[in-house]
Amino acid sequence: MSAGAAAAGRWERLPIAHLVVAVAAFGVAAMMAVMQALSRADLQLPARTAQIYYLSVTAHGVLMALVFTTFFIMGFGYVVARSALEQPLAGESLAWVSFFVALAGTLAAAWAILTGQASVLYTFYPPLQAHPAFYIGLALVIVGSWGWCAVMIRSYRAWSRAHPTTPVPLAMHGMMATVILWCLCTPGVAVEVVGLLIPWSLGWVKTVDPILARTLFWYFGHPLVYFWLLPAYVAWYSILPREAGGKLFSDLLGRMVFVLFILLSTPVGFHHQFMDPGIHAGWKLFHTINTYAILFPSFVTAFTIVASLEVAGRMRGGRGLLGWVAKLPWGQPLFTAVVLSMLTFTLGGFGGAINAAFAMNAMIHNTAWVQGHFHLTVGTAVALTFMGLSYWLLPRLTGKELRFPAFAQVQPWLWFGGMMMFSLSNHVTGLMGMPRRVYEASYEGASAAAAWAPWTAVSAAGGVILFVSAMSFVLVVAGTLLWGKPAKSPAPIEWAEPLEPLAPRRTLWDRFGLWTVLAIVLIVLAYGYPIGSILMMHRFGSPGIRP
Ligand code: HAS
Ligand code: CU
Repeated sequence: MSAGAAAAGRWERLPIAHLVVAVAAFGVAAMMAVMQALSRADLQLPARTAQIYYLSVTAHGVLMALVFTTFFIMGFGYVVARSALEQPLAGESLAWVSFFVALAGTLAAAWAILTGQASVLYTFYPPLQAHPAFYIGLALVIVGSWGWCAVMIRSYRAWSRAHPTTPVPLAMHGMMATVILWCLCTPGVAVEVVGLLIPWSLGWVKTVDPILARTLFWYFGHPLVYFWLLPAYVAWYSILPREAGGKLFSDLLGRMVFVLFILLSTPVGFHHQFMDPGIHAGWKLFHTINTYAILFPSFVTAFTIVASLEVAGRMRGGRGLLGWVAKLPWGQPLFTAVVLSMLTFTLGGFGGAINAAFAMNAMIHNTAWVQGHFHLTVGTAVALTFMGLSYWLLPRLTGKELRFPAFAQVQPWLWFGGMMMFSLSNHVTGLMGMPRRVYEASYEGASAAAAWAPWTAVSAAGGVILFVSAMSFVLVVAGTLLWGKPAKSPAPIEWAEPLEPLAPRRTLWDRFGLWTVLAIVLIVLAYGYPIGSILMMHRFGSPGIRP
C-alpha cells in the first residue's frame, strides 16, 4: 500500500487502503478455493482432511463473500461520493475509524477461522457454534460498514443542501440505494449475532433457537446479495457506457432500477427457507411473489445496458443488425470484464428464477446447483465486475500506469471460461442430487456418486483455471501499487453521460425518504407476523455443536 498511497493524493489513500484489504482477502480465499475444487473431485492432495476442508470452505466464503466485497464496495463508494459529487467527503476521519474497526473485526474472525475454531461456514447457522471472536469480529465489520453509511449519507446531504432541486448524479444515486438497503437489512444480522449468537458462544445462555436465527440471517442474507450487486450495477450504468465509447441509453430507467431495489430487496428472505419448518406456506408464497417482482429491475438493466452498448457500437461506426458488437473495445480490461460478467449474469439470473419457485427449489435446495448459482452471480457478475473496476480505478487513484496490462486483458476471459466449467458442471451435478458443502463427492465409489465423477473433474479443471485468473488479478493490482510507473497523462475519473440529457429537476425516483418509508412498510408486512409467531410458538433451543 505504502508505495501506491505515497504517490496518491490525500483522499485517494482511503479507497486504496480498502482496495488493498479487499484484494488481500481475495488472494487468500482464491488459494483455498482451488484446494476445495480438487477435493470435491476426490483428488488425493497432501494433508487433505475433512477438518481442513471445512475450515477452508469457511475461510473462502467469509473472505470472498463478506470481506472482499464489503471492503471493495466501501472503497468504491468513497470514490463515487468524492468524484461524482465533486466535493470532499463529509467525515474523512470517521471513514478512517470505520475502516480500522472493520479491519480489526476481519482479523478477529480470520484468526478464529484459521485456528480451526470457527468452521461454521459463511452462513454460520446454529447449532454449529464458533469461537466468540468469530461473531464479535463479524459484528465489528458491520459496525465499520455503518460508519461508511454515515459518511455516505452525510456527503449526500451536504451535496443536496448545495443543490436542492438537482437530481444527484446517477452513480451516487445507485450508491445511496446501496447504503439504504444496507441500513435496512443489517439490523437483522446484528440482532442475530449480538442478541443470540454472542451470548450463546460465550456460554451465558445454554441454547439458541435455530429457526429464529436462520430467519434473522436471511432477513439480512438476501438483501446482502443486492448490496454486492448494486455497486456492480453502478459501474454498468455509470462507467461502462463511456468506456465503451458511447452513452447511457436512459438515466431515468437507471434511477427507477435502483429505487426498486430499495423497495424490494428485503421482503424476500423466505426464498432461502422454503424447506424450513415453522414458517407458514402463505408467507413463503408472499416472499416468492416479491422475489419475482425483483427480477424486473434486472430485466430493465439487461435492456438498458445492452441498448447502451449498441449506442456505443454504432457511435464507433458499427453497421447492420449486429455489426456494432464487433466494434466494441474488446481489448479493454474494464469493458471485457463487465460484458463477460453480464453474459454470466444472464445464466445466473435464469437459475435464480428457478430457485425462487417452491417446487423447483425442492429439487435444487442444498445441492451443488446452489453453489453453481452463486458463483455465476456473486462469484462472477459481481466479482469479475469488481476486478475490471480495479483495473479502471487503480491508475485513476494512484496516477500510475497499470502494470502487466496483458494479464489484465487475458484475466477476464480466463475467469469466464473457468467459471463456465466450474458453475455449469455444478448445476448439472446438483440436478443429479450431489449435495453442496461436502468434503468429497465420491462416497467411496457408490454408484450414484460415480455418475457425478466426470462432472466434478470438469469443475476441478475450472477451479484451476480460475486460480490462474485470480493470481493474474492479484499480480496486476500488487504490481501497479508496488512497481507501477507514474503515468504520463493520468486518466481522470469520468462518468457516463445519458443519451438524452436529464431534466434538471428531481422526480419521484429521487425521493429516497419516501422509498425508504415504503420499504419499511413492506418489510413489516412481510416479516412482522412470521417473526411474531416464531417468538410466540413453543420453542426448542439447541445447545451448540463445535465442529
Ligand atoms: Fe441468488 C441462493 C434467487 C440473484 C447470490 N443466491 C443464492 C445464494 C447466493 C446467491 C450467495 O429463490 C446461496 C445462499 C446460501 O449459501 O444458501 N438469486 C435469486 C433470484 C435472483 C438472484 C431470483 N443471487 C442473486 C445475486 C446474487 C445471488 C445477484 C449475488 C450477487 N438465490 C435465489 C434463491 C436462492 C438463492 C431462491 C436459494 C436457493 C436455495 O434453495 O438455497 C435475481 O436477482 C436474478 C435476476 C437476474 C436476472 C438477469 C439479468 C441479466 C442481465 C445481463 C444482461 C446482459 C447481457 C449481455 C445479455 C434477471 C442484467 C449482452 C452482451 C453484449 C455484448 C450485447
Ligand atoms: Cu436470495
